[in-house]
Amino acid sequence: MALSRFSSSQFGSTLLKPYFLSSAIRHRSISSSSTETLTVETSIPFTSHNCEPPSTTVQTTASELMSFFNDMVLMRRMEIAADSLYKAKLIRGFCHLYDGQEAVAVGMEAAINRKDCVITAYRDHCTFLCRGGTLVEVFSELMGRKDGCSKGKGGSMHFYRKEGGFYGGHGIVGAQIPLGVGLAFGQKYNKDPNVTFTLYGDGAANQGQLFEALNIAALWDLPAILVCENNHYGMGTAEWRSAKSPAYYKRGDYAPGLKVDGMDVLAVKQACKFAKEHALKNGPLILEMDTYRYHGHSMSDPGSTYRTRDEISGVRQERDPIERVRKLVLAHDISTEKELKDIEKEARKQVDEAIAKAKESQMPDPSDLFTNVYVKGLGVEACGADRKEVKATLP
Ligand SMILES: Cc1ncc(C[n+]2csc(CCOP(=O)(O)OP(=O)(O)O)c2C)c(N)n1
Ligand SMILES: [Mg+2]
Repeated sequence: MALSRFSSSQFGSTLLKPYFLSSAIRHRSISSSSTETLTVETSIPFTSHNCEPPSTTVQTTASELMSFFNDMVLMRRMEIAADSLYKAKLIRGFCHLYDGQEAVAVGMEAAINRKDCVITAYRDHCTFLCRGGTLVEVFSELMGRKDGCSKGKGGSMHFYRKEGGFYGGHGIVGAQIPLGVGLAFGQKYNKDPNVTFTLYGDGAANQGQLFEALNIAALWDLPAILVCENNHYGMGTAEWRSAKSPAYYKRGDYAPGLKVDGMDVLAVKQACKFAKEHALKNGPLILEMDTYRYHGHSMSDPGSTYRTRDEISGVRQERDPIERVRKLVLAHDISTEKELKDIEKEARKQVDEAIAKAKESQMPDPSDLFTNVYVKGLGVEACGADRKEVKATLP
């Protein structure tokens, strides 16, 4: 599915406002808004476990490629801006950035619809955008303002957008996995023709709850797709130090799995389309997305003490997801370098405007401290740890 929040956009991008092309492009062999099928080979073949892998030949269009470029550029800019706001102390607390991993969120969204559910860990800003969230909601939430997607009370790790099928935003490593399988249970119970994508990291892949949840998902043939975003580090620990087998796609044993180049948005789209069809018919499957985060684990981690600068710049040069799409767009003569640069400028402008708006948003009122914590009317009592302090009954 092409992202469609701003369906009027030339490129079908959900994230950038319509970008108007210069007249020059209309004389090119492929118009950037063309919806004619283009056939492209994925970067590397899929590796599979207990299943036939999908074809490496992917169908796309000029319009879809342009929307991928737009969306990933916007996300990259948003994350860089969040880094600056954090350093300026306008964002406080935890903040985990997703730059480098954009193709996973964008490729997945291209294969599913908003009735499919997505749930992830704390590296959640870009997934929220994909699910229909806005930049103003992102920056307001990051800065603890009322207009944030969690009313300024969740912060970076707790983005949420139920109306777009996005169930967060979870700070406890691995805790979202049983929740995601629960969502898939709901879909099967209600006979919905939809699936749940549960994302977790390579670090989380070593947790017991993954295997417990997978067991039930397989036993009951739930439409649960477990997506291991393997960025090769869990905080400062490299995968080889924490995982006996880093072949995460195989670790479901009885559940089929697929290893995917998570830096290739078209490979991600192909794999997610395959996974959705498989899960609706046969139950759970694991997708391992081979990806990379450019930033450190969180803002307190410079990200350069446990890996070399050469490693990071090597990935940027060889595997960057945005550069891959840029090359494809240029090779197919869909757009020019200048036009792609203009899109990057436009993304910068939109991010700046959203930050300015978010700064105008107020902080939540102190009277809202306990709202949206417990269901209303339960009469829940809150008290201090030693139970001697003043008790309050929450609304
Ligand atoms: C249960 C639990 N244990 C430890 C932590 C601290 N912690 C936060 S993130 C993290 C690493 C997780 O790495 P990974 O799953 O690979 O995800 P990534 O950050 O790479 O996206 C750890 C250990 C936590 N939040 N929750
Ligand atoms: Mg990781």
